[in-house]
Amino acid sequence: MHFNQEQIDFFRTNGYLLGPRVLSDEQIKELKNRIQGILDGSVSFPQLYKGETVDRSKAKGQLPSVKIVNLHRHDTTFAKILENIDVSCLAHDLMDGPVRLWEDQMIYKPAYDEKTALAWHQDYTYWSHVSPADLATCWIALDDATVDNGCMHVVPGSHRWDVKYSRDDIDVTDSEWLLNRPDLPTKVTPVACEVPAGHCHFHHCRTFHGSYGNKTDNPRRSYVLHLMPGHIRRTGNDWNDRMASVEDVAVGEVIKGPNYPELPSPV
Ligand SMILES: O=C(O)CCC(=O)C(=O)O
Repeated sequence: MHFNQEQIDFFRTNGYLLGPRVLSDEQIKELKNRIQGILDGSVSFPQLYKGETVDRSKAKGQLPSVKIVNLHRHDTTFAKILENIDVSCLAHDLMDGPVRLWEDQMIYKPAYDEKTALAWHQDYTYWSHVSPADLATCWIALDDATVDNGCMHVVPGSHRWDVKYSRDDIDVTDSEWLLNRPDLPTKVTPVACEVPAGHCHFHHCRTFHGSYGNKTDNPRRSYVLHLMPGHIRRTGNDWNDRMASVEDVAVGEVIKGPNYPELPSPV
C-alpha cells in the first residue's frame, strides 16, 4: 500500500494527509479491549498519564480523558501494530528511511465530554531537543473520528511557517493561543480531519493542530505513532517532563535502539 505522487505532494504542501485503512475490525477490537483493560485497571500499566480533565470523569462513571505514552514498550498488542507493513510503506513514502518510532500514544476522549479539547499546538514545540524538524505522525482512528466527537483540526500549510516561540511562551489557559498569534503570515483557516475507524492520518511535526470535545455518546479513541526519518539526532537535553525524553542516546547521535524500533522495510 502506497501513497501516489499527488498525495505525497499534498502532504508536502499542506502538512497533513488522510491515508487508507490500515487496521482490520479484528485489530481494532483487540486494541480497544486492551485500552479498556488499561483504563479500568484490569491490565496493569506502568505509565498512565492522565490529562487535565481527570476530575470531570466523576460524572456517571465515565472514564477520564487519558493519554498514555510508549505503550509498545510494555504491551505486545501495541508493539504488533509497529509491524504493520502498510503503515510502514505509507510512512516511508513521506519520510526518508529507515523510519523509526519516536513515541506512541493512545488518546481517549470519553463520551459526552465536551471539555476534552486538545489545545492547538505544533508537536515540534515539545520535541525541539531532536533534529531536524521533519518528524511526522501517523494517527490511527479506532472509532470514526468526526467533527462531533472531536476529530483533529489542522491549519493547511502551517508547517512551512517560520513562527518562533518557546514552550514557556504558551498561554496554557487559552487553547487557541497559537491560532491567535499576531505574527502568523496569513489568516488561519482550520480544516477538520475526519478519519474513519481503522484509517490513518498523517501530519507534519510543525503543522498547527488541535481538537475539540466529544459531544457524542461514544468514546473517541486513537492510537498514534509519532515517527521519525532515519537521520533524526538528539541535539539537546530534555527540558520539561511533558516532552518525550531521549533514552540511551547521547547528544549528537542518531536516535535508534530498542526504545525506538524501526518499522519494517517497505515493499
Ligand atoms: O488526537 C487528537 O485530537 C490530537 C492528537 C495530537 O495532537 C497528535 O497526534 O499530535
